[in-house]
Amino acid sequence: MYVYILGGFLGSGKTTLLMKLASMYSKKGAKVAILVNESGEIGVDGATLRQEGYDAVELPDGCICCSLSGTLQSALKNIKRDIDPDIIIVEPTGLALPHKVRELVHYSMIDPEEIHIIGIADIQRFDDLIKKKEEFFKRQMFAADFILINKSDLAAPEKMDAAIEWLKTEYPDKPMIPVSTKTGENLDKIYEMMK
Ligand SMILES: Nc1nc2c(ncn2[C@@H]2O[C@H](COP(=O)(O)OP(=O)(O)OP(=O)(O)O)[C@@H](O)[C@H]2O)c(=O)[nH]1
Ligand SMILES: [Mg+2]
Repeated sequence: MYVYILGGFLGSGKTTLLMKLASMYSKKGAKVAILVNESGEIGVDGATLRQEGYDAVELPDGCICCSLSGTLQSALKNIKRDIDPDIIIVEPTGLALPHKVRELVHYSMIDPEEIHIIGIADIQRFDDLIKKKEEFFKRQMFAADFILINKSDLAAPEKMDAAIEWLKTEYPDKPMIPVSTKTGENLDKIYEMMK
């Protein structure tokens, strides 16, 4: 059972990616469970996800990396017991620290080798984020196995290049890929990496 944790600031595109990933895995015949802890713009809720045919669990308001850590762990145990999926996709809130979520997932008896963090950086708000919330942004990204620079459809190539350069300086060993979770640009590359 693989667990993918989507780490990225508020509005970076986590839910949009989650929907694409869930659909990709379902088409491949994998059993997908979704765990969401958000009050997002798209406002995807458990009921909508279940209507789409996914096993979805919605966690109440609060943050799964701190106040709701116990709730996250019991939700994972229930998912394992009742659904036994091939893949669990976890969307924490945009203020969660993904490495903390990973620790908690690991405490729920999931092999650390099977837990992956996908970092999502929003190109539209990139300059703002590194100016105003640099430390937090770095803490969100440092634990990612790879970084998606999302909303490529909105960015001029120079802006994308500058963001990649900044990220490469901070994280020389991490793969980073410009994507648009909306138009689907480069998502095939991500799917290949996740096989
Ligand atoms: N143009 C463009 N818009 C995008 C892209 N990905 C997401 N968006 C838009 O950005 C907004 C936020 O996307 P979400 O997927 O809700 O982001 P999120 O990270 O789940 O947001 P929170 O859960 O609120 O933290 C929505 O209006 C999306 O339609 C993209 O690749 N390109
Ligand atoms: Mg969301």
